[in-house]
Amino acid sequence: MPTDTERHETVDVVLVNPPSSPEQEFGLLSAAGAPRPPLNLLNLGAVLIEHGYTVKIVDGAAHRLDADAMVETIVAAAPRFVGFTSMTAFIHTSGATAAGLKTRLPNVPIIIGGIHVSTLPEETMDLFPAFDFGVVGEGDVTIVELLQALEQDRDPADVAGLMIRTPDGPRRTTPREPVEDLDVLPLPAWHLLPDYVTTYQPTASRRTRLPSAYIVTSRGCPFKCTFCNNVVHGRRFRSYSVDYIMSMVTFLVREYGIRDLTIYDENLALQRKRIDELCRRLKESQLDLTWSCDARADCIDDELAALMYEAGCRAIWFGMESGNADVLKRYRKALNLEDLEQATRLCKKHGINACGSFIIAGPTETPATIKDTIRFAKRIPLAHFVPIFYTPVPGTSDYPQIAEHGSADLNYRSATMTRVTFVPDGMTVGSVYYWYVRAMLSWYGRPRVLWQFVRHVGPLGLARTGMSFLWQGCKAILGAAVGRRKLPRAAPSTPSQIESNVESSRPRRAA
Ligand code: B12
Ligand code: SF4
Repeated sequence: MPTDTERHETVDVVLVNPPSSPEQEFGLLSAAGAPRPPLNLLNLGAVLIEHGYTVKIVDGAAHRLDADAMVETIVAAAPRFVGFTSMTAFIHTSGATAAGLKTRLPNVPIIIGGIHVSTLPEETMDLFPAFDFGVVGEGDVTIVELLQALEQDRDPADVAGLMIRTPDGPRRTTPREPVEDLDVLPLPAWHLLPDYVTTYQPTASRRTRLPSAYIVTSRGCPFKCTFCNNVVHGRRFRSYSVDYIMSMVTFLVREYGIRDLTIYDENLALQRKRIDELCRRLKESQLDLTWSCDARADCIDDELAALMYEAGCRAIWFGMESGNADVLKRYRKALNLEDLEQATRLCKKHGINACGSFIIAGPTETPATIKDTIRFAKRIPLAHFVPIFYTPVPGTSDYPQIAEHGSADLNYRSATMTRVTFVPDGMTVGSVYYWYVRAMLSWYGRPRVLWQFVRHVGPLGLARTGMSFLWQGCKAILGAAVGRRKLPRAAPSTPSQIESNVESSRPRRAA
């Protein structure tokens, strides 16, 4: 017989965020990283609760659980259904955790959703037999219909947006259309992460005050950058209404005393009318919130920057990608260097921190183009500079031709964007790490910037992050150089059966 505590824990559905480590998520900057919430599971949890299910989230990433601890925690909740979310980098861990779970709860259906299975549905079902169902695309409607079909003994083949198992192998059901009107969805179920305002606080570069909350207010992006995967949400931009966003924000302020928001939309400013209205409502609301967001540089003009500042915006993150015009063009970013510079100047004029993320060592890059990026990032008025290793991931237009431009580690485990997984022709793994470290030191090593950081995170914070970065950076450069680490020409590097299956589906350099 279960004890009272066990009985109390029992739920209908456990939603799982797979384990990961600070090194995987933040790489050389792991000392500065902080746990971030699985926002998609808060959305899915809310829809399930609305339909009468009890739900628990097991967040292996934030709580640094290993696969065994994950299995124990999930088993203790005695769920009737389990749903994993997974990006590409965590698909193997998700598959392994699901396999462990299957031996303990053989009759509990296990569902996999998220960007990886949506991009490679057949392969995912082939590689990871513990997943009974795959959810392809947005899952808000599909998950409810699937659970209801299973409970009512109806055929899941009639539910759109699924990968199902048949005697002939995995099969797709009718495609699921993305949710057209996001306002029909319930508010995210923040209470499913009981430690929401203690565990999940953004790093100092992302927030202005504490406590801070992460939200997403739109889905879909009409652009076609060559390194970006938009498979789940597609090219059609859809957003919650401003009324909905205000109710979301007001709830967070009332329930959690939130004073700051990290708005994680891919481009908050895409629709001018919407961002204008949102800013006006935030300004009038007396909620006294500060916030940061991501936006494309070409969406920011003088009037909007002023309005965003008045509405509480204190930082805008721009995907700048490169300080070299040809490389930027190759990424099909549909932005030029003048757009990037102009946006940062407007932000500065209006008191908003402009922050830039840049890709290091993408296809066709050389040390000279990386130098252009460093010079550009130092010349424009940026408040933060974040270099990201170019990472080839399935579902992007670069991926099938990646071997034309260099060597690549296409092992899914490496797709965290925090380590070298691609080396353009003419460079080496060691030199890519070297240029990454040099870019960081060159940008952050300026006395004015260092002083800002001391004021922001204190001398101890700076020393801790700086020393850790230097130590890890030197280790990475030396390790790659001494071991003469090389990446294969677009072939995975580990020998297991799973990897060799993956290998067969990998792009190859043209003969
Ligand atoms: C917000 C965001 C985050 C947030 C929240 C992520 C989350 N788990 O919710 C934070 C900041 C935590 C984050 C972190 C990272 N992210 Co991120 N993130 C995004 C972003 C901009 C929007 C995603 C989002 O919230 N959309 C709204 C929600 C509702 O949609 P969703 O997550 O896709 O979920 C829907 C479906 O996928 C499906 N679904 C998802 N899971 C499940 C599970 C079940 C059971 C079911 C049924 C359905 C289902 O239903 C959901 C609702 O419709 C995307 C860009 C994009 N285009 O997707 C990048 C993106 C997903 N991130 C990416 C990456 C690489 C990362 C990091 C690895 C980066 C890093 N090193 O820090 C980390 C990993 C952290 C971790 N341990 O998981 C890549 C993934 C690439 C890939 N192929 O794997 C993307 C695509 C960005 C990009 N274009 O490269 N991210
Ligand atoms: S990088 Fe940004 S602008 Fe480009 S396709 Fe991805 S989300 Fe859209």
